[in-house]
Amino acid sequence: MKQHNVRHELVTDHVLLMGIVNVTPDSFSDGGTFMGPGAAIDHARQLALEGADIIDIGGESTRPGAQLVSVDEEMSRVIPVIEGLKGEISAKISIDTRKAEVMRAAIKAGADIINDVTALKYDKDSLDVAASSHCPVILMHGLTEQGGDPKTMQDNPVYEDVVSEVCESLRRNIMDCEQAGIAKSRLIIDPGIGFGKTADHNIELLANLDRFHELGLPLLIGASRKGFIGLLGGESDAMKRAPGSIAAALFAVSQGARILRVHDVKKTHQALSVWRALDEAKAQLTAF
Ligand code: 8Y7
Repeated sequence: MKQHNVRHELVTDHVLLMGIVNVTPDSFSDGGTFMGPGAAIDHARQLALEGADIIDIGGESTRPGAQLVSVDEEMSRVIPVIEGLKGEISAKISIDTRKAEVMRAAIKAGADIINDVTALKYDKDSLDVAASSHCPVILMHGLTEQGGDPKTMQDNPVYEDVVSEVCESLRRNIMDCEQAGIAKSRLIIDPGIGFGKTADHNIELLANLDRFHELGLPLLIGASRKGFIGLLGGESDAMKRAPGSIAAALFAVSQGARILRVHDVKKTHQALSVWRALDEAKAQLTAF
């Protein structure tokens, strides 16, 4: 496994699983399943039991074409869930939001990690909120260049060199964070699979994860149930994409990813345990 040149607060040398809890009526993969805080809390508890190290709670769908949600609506979805989980599970809680006010309230309610699909760019106050917290921050490459709008991000994403451009964008995000007083040891990077990217872009990014290690930070990958998995695996139903999602997850780990954002925690956990045992056995052999 690769060493990172920043000693990180959150990430040790085992791969962390982040389980997804959507508290939205329109999420593409489990739309309408979670009707209130009770169901979302139960689902989060279940994911924690199944081996999730982090529970990612989101109240605004950022899938392509999703409707925007007001701050009040988003808060009313996620805050009761965070309050209900705090102290009840040992998994860390991450808040998936691009709104500073939601971040602030979520942290107050007990969220441990900020997960922002715009790398703290959507809301001008987010850098300050993150700086004045002590939370690790996930900087995802995504909607920023498209003006932060999930409605249009997939319209016609164009890159000359997707890997270099995503890498450079994250490098600037890291610098902005450091300038705002967020220590590098609090940052996690994510190329943002599926955000303003075609299937070919996603494949190119995953095949070049090496390049992101230059940034010297732990890498998170979220490929779970996304469109390119359906395309590659020939499965139009997002709920049936666990096998393809696990293949992408294990591939990402083999390329040095340290955190996996997944829907299917139990299945991914099993796959990862087997993969890790074999990988460690091989490392023993080659060590002598
Ligand atoms: C990601 C994410 C989503 C991702 C990070 C979906 C909130 C779309 N994808 N956060 N969020 N990375 N960090 O399909 O890839 O789950 S939402």
